[in-house]
Amino acid sequence: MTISVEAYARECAAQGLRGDYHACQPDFTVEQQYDYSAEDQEVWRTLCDRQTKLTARLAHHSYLDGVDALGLLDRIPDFHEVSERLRKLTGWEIVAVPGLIPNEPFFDHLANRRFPVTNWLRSKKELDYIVEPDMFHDFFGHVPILSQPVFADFMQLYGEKGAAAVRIGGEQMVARLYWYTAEFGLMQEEGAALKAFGAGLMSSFSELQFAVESPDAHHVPFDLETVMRTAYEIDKFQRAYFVLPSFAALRDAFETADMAAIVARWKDSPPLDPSAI
Ligand code: HBI
Ligand code: FE
Repeated sequence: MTISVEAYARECAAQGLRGDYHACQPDFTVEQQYDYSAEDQEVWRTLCDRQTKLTARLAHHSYLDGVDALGLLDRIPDFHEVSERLRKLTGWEIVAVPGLIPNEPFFDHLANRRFPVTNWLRSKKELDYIVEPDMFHDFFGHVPILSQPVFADFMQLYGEKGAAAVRIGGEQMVARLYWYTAEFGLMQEEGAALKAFGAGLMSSFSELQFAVESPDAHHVPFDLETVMRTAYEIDKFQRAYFVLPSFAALRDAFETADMAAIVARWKDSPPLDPSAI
């Protein structure tokens, strides 16, 4: 049973998280409340102008096509407006949340093609790095690629099968799959250049360049079980980046995977060191 909103709100406040969870619905969503300041709008435009210079050459074309289709750069997007467009493309919509929410409602939103997006934006002085995912990370990073039909299918399936795997003790393994694909995934299609699509890369000025262009970036061919076994750290550059040959490879591997068997096989084993795979 998911933790109650009240209890979760207290926990987040105790941890100093920024979001106001007291206004949450039982599914942890809130209204976006489009009442952003002139500084918020300026921070949004600054982040988008700077990041699009990099994504133009380093992002997978599906991400760029999504940005064009959803039009979200000149001002802070209105979640309802963008949901209207996104729904027509892949049936996904955006729901506003105060920040990170418990796994169970998170998976349930994904399983129903609702992507939770934080409704507050980092301040001017946090331009380069912020610990918690804010609206720039969630929206600029995660939303455009949800217009890509096959990845959109994977993300819904992730919600469905992920929740089941968490119930049998696979929480860490399922989080790693999300981390190394939806957050830090790279793509190298047949005969094409290496490109990024993961939201953590789309929304990071320094790590996007490192992951795609640095000779020190450790690129590993995607393998579902290896990904689910490989540890990660959240506050430094990744020591491994998994490379997909196509979105279908990810969706098909996950669709055919026997998650219960994979979780049972590895959940009590030590995780793999990303530098050593
Ligand atoms: N909540 N709002 C939000 N956004 C996330 O990306 C998110 C979350 N809760 C849990 C979570 N991600 C991770 O545990 C995933 O691996 C499930
Ligand atoms: Fe994210």
